[in-house]
Amino acid sequence: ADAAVVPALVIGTGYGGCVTALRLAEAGVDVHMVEMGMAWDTPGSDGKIFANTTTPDQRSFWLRTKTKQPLSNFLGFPIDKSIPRYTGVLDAEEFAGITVYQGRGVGGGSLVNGGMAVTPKRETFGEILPSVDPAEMYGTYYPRANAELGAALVRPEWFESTAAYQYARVGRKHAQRSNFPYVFVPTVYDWDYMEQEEAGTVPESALAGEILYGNNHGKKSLQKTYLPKIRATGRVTISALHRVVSVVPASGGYLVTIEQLDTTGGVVATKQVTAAKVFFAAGSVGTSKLLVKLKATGALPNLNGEVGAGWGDNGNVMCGRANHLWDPTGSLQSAIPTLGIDNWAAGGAFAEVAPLPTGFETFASFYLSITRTPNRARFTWNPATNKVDLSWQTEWKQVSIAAAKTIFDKINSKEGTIYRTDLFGVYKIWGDHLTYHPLGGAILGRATDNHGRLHGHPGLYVVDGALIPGTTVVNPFVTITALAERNIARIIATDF
Ligand code: FAE
Repeated sequence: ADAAVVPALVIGTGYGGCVTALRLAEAGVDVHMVEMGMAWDTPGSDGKIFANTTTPDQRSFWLRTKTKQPLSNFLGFPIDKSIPRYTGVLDAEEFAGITVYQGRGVGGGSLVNGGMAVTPKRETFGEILPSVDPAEMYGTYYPRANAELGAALVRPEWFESTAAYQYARVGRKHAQRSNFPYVFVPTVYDWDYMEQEEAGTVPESALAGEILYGNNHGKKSLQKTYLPKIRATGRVTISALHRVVSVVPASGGYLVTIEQLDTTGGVVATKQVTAAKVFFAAGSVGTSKLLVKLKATGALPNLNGEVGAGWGDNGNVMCGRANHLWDPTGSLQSAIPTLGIDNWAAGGAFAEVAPLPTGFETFASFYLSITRTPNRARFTWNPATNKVDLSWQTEWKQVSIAAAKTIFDKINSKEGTIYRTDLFGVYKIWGDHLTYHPLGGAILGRATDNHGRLHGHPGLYVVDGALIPGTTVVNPFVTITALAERNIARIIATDF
């Protein structure tokens, strides 16, 4: 046991955790960040830190012996394969009714995500965080988040000319022909780098299909934005391959129990540290699981009944469309999506035109839709299995499918095309078994106060996607970052 008291301990190194650690350190507070995943700073035997999407290996998945790719099949064939069990970067975490994909490692979801940096329209903000003043978010915290993350739009002339975005231009054309509004979406990819990839002057990254299992070059993950700034303060220690398993009140704050892992997931040491304040930034699922377990097992008995409630999937549903032979989407596809179809107002769906970076022509258009859905699940502690369950039901995705159909049925009818039935199984149109966007479980203003202070235990905070009640209407990480910026500004001003 460490005798010294850490002023602030942050559990997790994703968006919420990085914002919190940076602002605390800048305010003069020493911070210890604890991350269960790897550091992802050392190349493998192929000279690369991360594996390619088309050739997943042990680095790609968190403690699985077989890959669980979001698209499980292609042209009728299952494509998953055996891999060694390893603390890889993408976790396909399975609950009874849904598989939740999450990033694992220093940088959290920023290591694996598509980099789409979308600020919701101000008109929809009331649907997302009704207790937060939109003026402060749109005046201060969204601009701050976008600036720190490096969100930027593709250069229009390049978009129109490059082979790598033919798939997006085809997606736009079909949207336009059916009279759907479309938007260019800012991303955190370095667009100059992508243009150089096409010119052949730098190693290929987005154009080599690097997404999902990590990106080796052009994506500005947290490893290139908040984390270097965090290190530059000299006040933050980051422990990778360390997992927080318990937080209990103790004199001086909270006693935090941490397991050190090896790369097969085995526990090699158990450590304890006392922290004056603890910030839960383990992601919507990670934070919810910890809080629900700690409340149910009596470690944090005063947490209220809202802990574990209000979880949503951001209405995620995927589908593909089969295009005509005269509408090829291209054998070269940038792995970074940058165009969205916005039918939120009329049909409750915002669909990103997504790549299928297989390296060959698929004649398929592929979409990840974010949809309006009322369904919310709850995390509960299961004493029989010593695990946290999630009450999500697969059938609940029918609402999302109906919303997505407001776009794609119309496009199919206009174009005379059909849905692909080979991507998620055999004769299965909808990817309705998963989410990339877990949100909620410790909702702002319910499990916590209006700035993330957990009710019942002073000095405990939630700072990540667990605060958001199930939807952000668009892709979530800009909103998670902006909300964390808002909350930590208040917490530093009043609690330190
Ligand atoms: P997150 O980034 O998940 O970080 C939590 C961290 O805590 C992780 O590193 C965990 O390993 C760690 N952790 C968990 N439990 C523990 C524990 N007990 N002890 C220590 N460490 C722990 O949380 N969003 C967008 O806006 N645009 C996109 O284009 C986009 N694409 C995506 C694509 C994929 C494949 C995936 C999986 C997600 C995507 N997302 C996207 C979602 C986005 O990455 C996600 O909302 C954020 O990463 C969530 O941020 P948090 O800070 O809540």
